[in-house]
Amino acid sequence: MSATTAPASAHGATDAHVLDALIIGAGFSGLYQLHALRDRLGLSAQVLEAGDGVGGTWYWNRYPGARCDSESHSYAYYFSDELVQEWTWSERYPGQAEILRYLNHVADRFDLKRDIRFGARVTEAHYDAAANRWHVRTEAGERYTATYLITAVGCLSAANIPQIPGLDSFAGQWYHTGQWPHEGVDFTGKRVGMVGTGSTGIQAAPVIADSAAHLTVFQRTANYSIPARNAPLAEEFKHWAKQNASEIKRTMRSTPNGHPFVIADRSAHDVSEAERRAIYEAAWEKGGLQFRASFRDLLQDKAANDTAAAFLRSKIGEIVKDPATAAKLAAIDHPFATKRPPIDTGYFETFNRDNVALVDVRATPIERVTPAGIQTRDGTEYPLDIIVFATGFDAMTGPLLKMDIRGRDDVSLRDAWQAGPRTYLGLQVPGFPNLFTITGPGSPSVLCNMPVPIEHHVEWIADCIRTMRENGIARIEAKPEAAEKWVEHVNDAANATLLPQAGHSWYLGANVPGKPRVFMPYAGGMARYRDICADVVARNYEGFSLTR
Ligand code: NA7
Repeated sequence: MSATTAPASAHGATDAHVLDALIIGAGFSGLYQLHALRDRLGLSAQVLEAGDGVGGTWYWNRYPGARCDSESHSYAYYFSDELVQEWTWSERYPGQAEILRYLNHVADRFDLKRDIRFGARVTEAHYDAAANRWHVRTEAGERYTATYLITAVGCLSAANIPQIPGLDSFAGQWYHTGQWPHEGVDFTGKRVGMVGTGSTGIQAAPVIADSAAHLTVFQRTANYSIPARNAPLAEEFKHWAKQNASEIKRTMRSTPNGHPFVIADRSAHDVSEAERRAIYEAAWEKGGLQFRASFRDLLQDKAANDTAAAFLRSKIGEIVKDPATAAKLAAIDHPFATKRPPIDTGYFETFNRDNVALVDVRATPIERVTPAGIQTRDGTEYPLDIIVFATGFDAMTGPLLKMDIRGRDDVSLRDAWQAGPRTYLGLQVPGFPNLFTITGPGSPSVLCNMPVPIEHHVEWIADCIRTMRENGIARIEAKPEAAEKWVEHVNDAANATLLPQAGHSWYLGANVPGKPRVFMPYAGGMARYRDICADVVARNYEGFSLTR
């Protein structure tokens, strides 16, 4: 179904492409949303995508070592059994290139690309109440108009590039991991500085150290990390995953984080110290995020969490040979898993290499970038040829607020969210009718294996639009009081866990100077969230205003 081009009067939107639905972004969310609206509902729908290909996160994040931390058989769509059966993952965790191949396969299989406009970066989206339409404009000046606007922009797509004085003067090259050059970066013989030790920095460091002459890692916050134990998948596992697809899907949908494993039903206090150590050792050997599921109370009970934290710190001490470096790496100031827990391939081992050094920039902050490198507050200058910023993202709100989104009465989303994001279910914002935000702030999103909340949101939105059209409803809009209550519930859910104790996490917006501190993802668990959303629908979209 293709768009028609017709004059649209409001906002001077002449020669706009006229559609039922516009979707912003061609990652996991946007691709499935297009399929759901176009192929199941028969709507005219179009995706606008800034990149020149599909993939979203996996289109942009091409840094060395880029790999998903969800296991490959779970990091996939489950809406089509044929798709599950025909795609075979090669490794325990999918690498960036393989995920990109998968998403291209999906886009081709469902013939999605004909309705995706690539190289189309959306700059503004304004709601026209009289026409009940969204008017959307791209950077190139193209105009579109649609009844429904769905943002599928991802949670981690607005790069956080630190405003360090002197960066412009740097004589070498610098890169942000989330905007990595497609042709790659050759580190051979280079002195590299890498800023940031989140999941990305922890994945990139070992790979960079392999080819660079020297790598200096600038660490602000020390981090836990668990070995990924990545490996090629055995044929038996590949077969098992396909044979048991329904069971895997059921498990992912019933667990709080959408992963294909269940959280052990025991407290860390239920077992002796020796048993606990044995359980952690086994989880460490097995590798991956399942470590977090060793006990049910690791994210609720500080004393329970302390046992995991102590174990993981002790592992750093065992791996890293230089005691001063080990001490800096293990000086972790937040409970385990209160920031997104990285998994790694040889991260701590990297610090045993002769060509790798660690600089603690909490003790001696970065003062400036000079033409020759990075200078810290104690006056030391680290000479560098390349700087890699693995400094994360303006998470969740950043990708939305980069666009000029205006709802009823010309109110901008930026103004509406001045004190922090306010959504109902993470799916809608009061004052912005017929705008849906996939994995928006207030949804479980980043606390989950992402395809699980994405599939849920896409299907919820498609069902909502179907219901609207079947019942002659022109407009759906979250009620302010429903959003108020939801924000309160999101806060309560976070406060029932240890998550807010990582005061500098991006879950709170604390990594971006000036950003309001609001705990953004919903920590009540995906399964509970799914029930809440179903209940809202059963109560005839309770909390939403529906207008004919
Ligand atoms: P993260 O997790 O936000 O990590 C960014 C890292 O960069 C973290 O160590 C930050 O330290 C550090 N950082 C950020 N700004 C600075 C400045 N100005 N100076 C020094 N260090 C800085 O992003 P990732 O890309 O690693 O991971 C994002 C998600 O992608 C991850 O959670 C997975 O879901 C996949 P801080 O901790 O803020 O002190």
